[in-house]
Amino acid sequence: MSLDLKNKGINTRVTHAGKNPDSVHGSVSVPIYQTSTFKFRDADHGARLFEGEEEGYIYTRVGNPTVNTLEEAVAELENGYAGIATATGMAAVTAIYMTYLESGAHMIGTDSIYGSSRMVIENEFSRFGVESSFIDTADLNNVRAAVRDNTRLIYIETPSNPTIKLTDIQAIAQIAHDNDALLVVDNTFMSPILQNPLALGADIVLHSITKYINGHTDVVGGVIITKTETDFTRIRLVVNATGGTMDPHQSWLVLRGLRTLTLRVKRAEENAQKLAEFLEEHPKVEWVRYPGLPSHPQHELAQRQMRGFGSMISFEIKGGLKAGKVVMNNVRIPQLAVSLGGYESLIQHPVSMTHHNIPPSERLKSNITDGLVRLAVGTEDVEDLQADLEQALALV
Ligand code: LCS
Repeated sequence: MSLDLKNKGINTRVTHAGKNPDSVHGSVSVPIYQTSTFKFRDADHGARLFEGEEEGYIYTRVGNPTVNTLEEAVAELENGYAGIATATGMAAVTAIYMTYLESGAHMIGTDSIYGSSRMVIENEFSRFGVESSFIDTADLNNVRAAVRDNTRLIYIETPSNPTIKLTDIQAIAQIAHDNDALLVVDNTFMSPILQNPLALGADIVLHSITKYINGHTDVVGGVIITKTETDFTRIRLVVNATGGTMDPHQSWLVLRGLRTLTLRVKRAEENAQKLAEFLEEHPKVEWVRYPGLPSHPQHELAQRQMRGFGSMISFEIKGGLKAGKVVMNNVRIPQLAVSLGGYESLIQHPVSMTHHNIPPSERLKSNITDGLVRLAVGTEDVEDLQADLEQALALV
């Protein structure tokens, strides 16, 4: 008997989402369909599959049972129509841009987002005549003022990378829809466990699956989830045609990581809350940005639109970048590396690393200051993490 996940709790859904395609042997773990192509029963069968008259697999770039299981699972967790797994998070971002932005079209984006999500528009899509305005989307008046007749997309990241700024999803959805534009939300920092943008009015959600959903720092990938069949079909065609699809082995690894998503997210979040409080009290720390701190300017919005505060912290040490480097070079538990959302803590310097490609004047306008240090908190013992930060701060 198949399991209906409607009205089931999040732990049950994370554990069981996505149908197992093995009807032959009954394997409990989803098989890896490690094949590039699928044999037709006869010529007419092949023709019917291509015509869409019969369901079935043709070629792995356009569909594979292991990949589809992952797509179904993430779509279930985001309460979407369907999911599209992509080779990387950036393949997901680019496919969305390519689907909706033609020459002469305009998009509005959050100013401080993952560097490449912005630069691919400003450096590459601009060459094809796409217009853009990257602004502080936390202020709704900025968004209203930026809308033009040719605005097709509003693209937000909340919380944003690396400034941990929030954008009100419900309010922006209203602005987008009043102006015949679509709202796209990059939900990477929250994972489907802590925030579901489609339920708040967004049309399309994406994740860098590299981060929390995979969670083991051993795979890159992305996923797009749409609210409607129409948007799903449009994006699916673009992803299949341009070849940004995910591979079966990659999908299997992500499914394996996904099954512990709730446990990891909750554990890392508990650690992050304690570390944010510790850093905020520390005399050598200038400021800390974490949505779970009452000092976060949008703490109230965080409580309203998120089911938790996540495990990403940004902070600046008194003495700016020089002092920040002392801490980054001397912590022993957080690894000095970009990325986030894995089981282990990582620390990095956005200005010289993840956001180095954003021009300095634009970075400053977006509050990505030279001294900002980003800490992705993992699932270690918080006492050990705190003691480690303490010893590194003592060297400043
Ligand atoms: N969206 C967000 C919010 C991200 O943080 C990243 C990558 C992407 C999209 C792109 O995903 P990818 O292609 O890397 O899977 N963020 C990174 C970061 O902060 N450090 O290293 C990569």
